[in-house]
Amino acid sequence: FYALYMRSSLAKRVATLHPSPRVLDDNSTSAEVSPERFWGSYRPQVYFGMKTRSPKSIVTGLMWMRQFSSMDVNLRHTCEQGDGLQGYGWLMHDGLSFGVQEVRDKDFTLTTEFVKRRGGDHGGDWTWRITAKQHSSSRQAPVISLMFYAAADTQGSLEAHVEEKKGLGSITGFSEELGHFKITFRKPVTGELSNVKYACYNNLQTVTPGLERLTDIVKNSLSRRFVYSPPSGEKRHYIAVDGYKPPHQQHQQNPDDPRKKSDFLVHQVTVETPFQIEVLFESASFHSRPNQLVGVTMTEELERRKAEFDARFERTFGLERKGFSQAQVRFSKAALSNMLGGMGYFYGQSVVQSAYNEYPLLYPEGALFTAVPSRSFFPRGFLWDEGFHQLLLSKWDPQVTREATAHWLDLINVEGWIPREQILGDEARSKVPGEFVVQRNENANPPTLFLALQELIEQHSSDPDAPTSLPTLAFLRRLFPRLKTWFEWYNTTQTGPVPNSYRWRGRDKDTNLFLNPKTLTSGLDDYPRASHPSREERHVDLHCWMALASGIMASIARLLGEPHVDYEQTHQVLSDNDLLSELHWSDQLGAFSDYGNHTQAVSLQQEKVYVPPGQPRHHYAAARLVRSVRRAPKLQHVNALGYVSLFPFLLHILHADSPKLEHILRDMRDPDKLWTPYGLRSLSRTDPMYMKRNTEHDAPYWRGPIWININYLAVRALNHYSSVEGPYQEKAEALYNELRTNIVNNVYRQYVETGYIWEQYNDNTGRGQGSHPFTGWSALTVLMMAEQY
Ligand code: 6A9
Repeated sequence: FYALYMRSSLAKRVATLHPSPRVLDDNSTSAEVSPERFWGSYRPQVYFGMKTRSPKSIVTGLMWMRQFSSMDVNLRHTCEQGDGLQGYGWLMHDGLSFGVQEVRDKDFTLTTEFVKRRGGDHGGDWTWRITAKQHSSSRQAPVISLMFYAAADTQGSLEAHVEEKKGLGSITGFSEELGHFKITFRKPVTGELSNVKYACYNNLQTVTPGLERLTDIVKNSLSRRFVYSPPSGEKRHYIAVDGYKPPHQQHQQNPDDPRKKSDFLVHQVTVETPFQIEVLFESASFHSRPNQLVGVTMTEELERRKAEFDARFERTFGLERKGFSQAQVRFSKAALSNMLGGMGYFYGQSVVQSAYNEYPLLYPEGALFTAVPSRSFFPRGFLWDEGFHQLLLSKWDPQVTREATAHWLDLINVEGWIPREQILGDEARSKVPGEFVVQRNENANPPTLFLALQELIEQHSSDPDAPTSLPTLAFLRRLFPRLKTWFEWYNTTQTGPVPNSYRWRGRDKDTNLFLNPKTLTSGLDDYPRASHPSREERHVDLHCWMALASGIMASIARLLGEPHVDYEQTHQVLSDNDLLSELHWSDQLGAFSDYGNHTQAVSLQQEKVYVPPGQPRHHYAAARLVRSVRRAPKLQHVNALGYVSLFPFLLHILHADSPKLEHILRDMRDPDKLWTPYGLRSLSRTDPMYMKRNTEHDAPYWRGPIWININYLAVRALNHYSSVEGPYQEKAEALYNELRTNIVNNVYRQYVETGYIWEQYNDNTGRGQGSHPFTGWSALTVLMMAEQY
């Protein structure tokens, strides 16, 4: 009985939250406590939408489609690479009160702007302005349908007010958090002072079982029975939501869906470009409103905030002072703005599993306010990405960094583990294939949030009297018990058998199916590690992350007057260059390296399929690729030259006078190894795994392409080694200038040429590749331009 009891209580631990008081009070994001941040563009997964920072927010959003273009329906809503837009993203966004986004569709551009206004008790008002312009290349003015919607998410109610000749004129609603409110749809005009344009109106009043169904519901309600008949022009049938459809007969709606149905209202306006439309949200508790935030007033507010944004951007990053061109500065503002405008507020439960669970468990419900790597492909939180995001955001607004970090640490469990990829809520879940959903508690991810904390501490100590210093201290005090457990978790679950060595858990298990079993947990997915995962393995990148983490733990503990000697000692041991060399220096490679059960003699080959004599081969299953091992593995250095070998340098652990630094600088600058005109490639061109596929379906990822987060660390390290005395100081400075210029120029050029910032860059051509827009860590380009590290 005892054994069983133990087992079941162990089984619950993975889904049991840490007992220390939360960093954030329950109501910390409420309209009462944080009114200025209540409403926001916290739905990064849609092209344009807003919600509040609350678990079950009323959401608002925009879908659109081009009329009369082709037979198929081009409905745009969630950010999809498949939509093939020429570019989209926030050009300006202060993370707080306003934003300006440009969306370039095939033959027209939508500018989507919002401005918030404080007042009342429920987060205030806001106004949207959508401006549509046709591209100069298109011969005919496109007719576009904008579909504005509001939806409740099991909480609150919405009521449509249909007016004659105007469709849905307004929506009124109520929810506990928002009180009473009204959303007004203004008529389209050509400019703020011009007359109303000819337009057709349609609306849909229905219910939804969940927010992930909104696109489908609209798609399924579309009908071609409506006629567009402008005063001067031909009559044509157009596509519109059909307001007469009874809400419960949509064939895709699953009648067994047990979820509570929530109100979903859509207002469609069909109008020819150019036009401008405004939508107002007004909170009933806002009594002293001086005027409506529309038309000229809206223009003035926008202009004022844009000017403030420009001034603050220059104050913060100083790019004009440094001589960057207007176009480069605009690019840089777009990079920052899309990271800020891509911040999401997610709520829901992770699916987690430990060795003690036969089946995955649901994690407790939780909230996450976080930046996301990519609004299209990965619009959710990733643990190690977030540390990089906050390096940039902390320069703009340290409060954002404190709040995001607090949210992440409030998701820690009693063991000290934080799920690496946060897939919270049905909307997020609907974007992730099943096999990626479950998060396992053996698995780590680099503790990069310590980089962000380091920045906050430096800001504090450089100006202890600054207005943000007190909040930072208070924040660190509440964070500390959780940080201790987090740090301990790495030190107990990710260590190796040799003292002071570390090993990533969670490597791929079916070793015969992969050229090299992946290590997703390290963040460097398919970067080559020991060919045969074993307990003897040790990873140099994790060793360095722990050296960094222990150092920051010591600083925080010192700052708070907490015991810090143990952290200092750990930091000293892990930073000991002799120990590091003993564990990780490979004489053969002349570089730092992982160690483990390894052989280089592996390749992928067609599996042999037995075909009986006389039988046609195609009657048998196609042979798949499997790994063949030509020489048995043995314990040795892995000897892959690339990002992992740079870590003692990247995280400033190597002493400035270490001759090993010379090796590292030489390998970095060698075009046959890591150097390219566009940044450092992830794996040396001379490595046997360079640009090798891992399976027939798995293209090389961290085996050559250029990644901006690691390049940022490299530029930052070069800056560091060029500023401390040492024999390689000048070499470091020269490399610093070259590398920084290469990266900045290429990310910028790709943006101009393609309209996007990208997940990675091709090491031969510099071309952006992978997911886009990727204004996660690739946006660190801004800090390189600003030379702020
Ligand atoms: C798979 C896809 C429709 C991979 O930026 C997030 C992460 C990084 O943390 C990691 O270091 N990216 C990097 O190697 C993207 C990971 C996406 C995994 C999700 C499901 C479904 O999308």
